[in-house]
Amino acid sequence: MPLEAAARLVSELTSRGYNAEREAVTRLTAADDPRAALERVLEDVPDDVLVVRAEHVEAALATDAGGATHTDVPGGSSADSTAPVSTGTRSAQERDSSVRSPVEAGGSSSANRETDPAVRSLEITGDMTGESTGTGEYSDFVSVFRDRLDRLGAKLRGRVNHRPATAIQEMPGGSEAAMVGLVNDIRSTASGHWLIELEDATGTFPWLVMKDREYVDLVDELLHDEVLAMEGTLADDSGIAFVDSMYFPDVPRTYEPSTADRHVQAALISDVHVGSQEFMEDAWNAFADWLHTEQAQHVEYMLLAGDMVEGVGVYPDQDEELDIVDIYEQYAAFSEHLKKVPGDIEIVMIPGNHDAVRLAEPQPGFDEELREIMSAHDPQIVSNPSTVTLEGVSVLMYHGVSLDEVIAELPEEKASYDDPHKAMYHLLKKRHVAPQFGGHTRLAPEEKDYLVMEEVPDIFHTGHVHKLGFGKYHNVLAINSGCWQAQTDFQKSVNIDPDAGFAPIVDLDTLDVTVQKFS
Ligand code: D5M
Ligand code: FE
Ligand code: ZN
Repeated sequence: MPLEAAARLVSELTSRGYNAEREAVTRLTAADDPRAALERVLEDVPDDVLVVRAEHVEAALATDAGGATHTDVPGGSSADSTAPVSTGTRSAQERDSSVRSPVEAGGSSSANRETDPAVRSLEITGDMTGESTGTGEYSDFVSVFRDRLDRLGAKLRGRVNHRPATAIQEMPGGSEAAMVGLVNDIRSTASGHWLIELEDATGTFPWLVMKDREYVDLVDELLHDEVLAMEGTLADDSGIAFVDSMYFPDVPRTYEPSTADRHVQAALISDVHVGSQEFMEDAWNAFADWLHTEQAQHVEYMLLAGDMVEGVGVYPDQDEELDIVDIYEQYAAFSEHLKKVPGDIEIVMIPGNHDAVRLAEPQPGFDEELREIMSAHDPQIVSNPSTVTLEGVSVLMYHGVSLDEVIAELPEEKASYDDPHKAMYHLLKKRHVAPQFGGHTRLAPEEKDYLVMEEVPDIFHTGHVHKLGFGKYHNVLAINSGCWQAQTDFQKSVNIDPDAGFAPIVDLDTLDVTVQKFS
């Protein structure tokens, strides 16, 4: 599609108070006389329409060609067979004050995002969709852990005078030694000390943390399969080492996050759970309406961190709480809800454990069929996890299944459902979104460990636990969005009181957070 023509059309629509579906713009641009086509569409659309959709364009152009009449266009049906086109131009908006001001309809006015498209930027990194190489063989598990150890180990090797496990076994008793490895085992001894077995490419070596040492406090933060370094003194027989120091890959304390050069905001949400009887449609609609108001005019991006739909067969007896039982219908309904979001907001989404993709992480973005169902708003669909950089601010998006594990393993004051961001701090410290393999978190063996945080993100965004919480860890903003699902029977039975119907909004120029409540 000619970008300039599309940009001019979007600009014209916006100046008249309309948002437009990307597909609608694509079709208008393809018309013989796009300008005239636009006039016809605007004459024809019902008064209460705020978003010009592909169907509106279709209907107006059909009237023109065949002389057929029509009175209304259902706002609900999804885009038809024309392939969606990604142009990146939807954001092109300049205000032309010579035309009439935005329409008021349904109690909400258009937000009129006035952004020059040139200043918006959105880049994706770490999307492994279509890159999966794992076959589930034992050798794949070996490669993924080796890659984890190599890459996280590289962050530690300059900090200690490390030796391979096999070399440490050969050192004389009483020597100072250090090792970089994966936590293979954590055990308490009969006398109350802690025995931590580290593994590297050559073998394993046991490290003993004495119960009266300061590092004992760090032991209860350890997770299986995380990468760290230990330094200490070998016992007389060199069969074990007494730990003096522990080092974590971590985020430097002095980390300085990047910020946007202008006042622009992103809504960071997750866990919509469309299809569940507990999906809070009214709250969602209130949120979508708010996005059309002046107050939300700086919200130009929306990030969705998984669990778009409730899914089918995710947990035992889940079907008793389903409102929509067909998974495709759930996505079609989700797509309708997404269409209420202003067309000039850029959307990026990753899947979660309720979504129809493989459960093992990393989870590739949705397949073609589901993308087609969700194409109307033209969201960018990427893997869980992925990093999206918005105007220089990198946001690591991860659904958050490992948080259940972190919360279960760590003491209450270090990680809890009430303070989900504190659990996220531990993932940042370990520089891995899901260190512990084998519990709730299923790991897909790949050649590369996509779950490693190679770079420090400016913002770390998760969901899954349905609790809202945010805070800073070494200047990185950790934010767990709440959900759009009221308490389920299961959650009632285990006393989880979800934070439902909230939208945390992040200022990308300051990394400040404000929370909008819609329930
Ligand atoms: O997860 C929402 C939260 O509730 C998350 O912390 C897991 C937990 N949860 C919910 N249902 C179950 C069942 N049936 N078993 C174990 N844990 C559960 P979500 O991914 O949205 O379901
Ligand atoms: Fe969820
Ligand atoms: Zn989830």
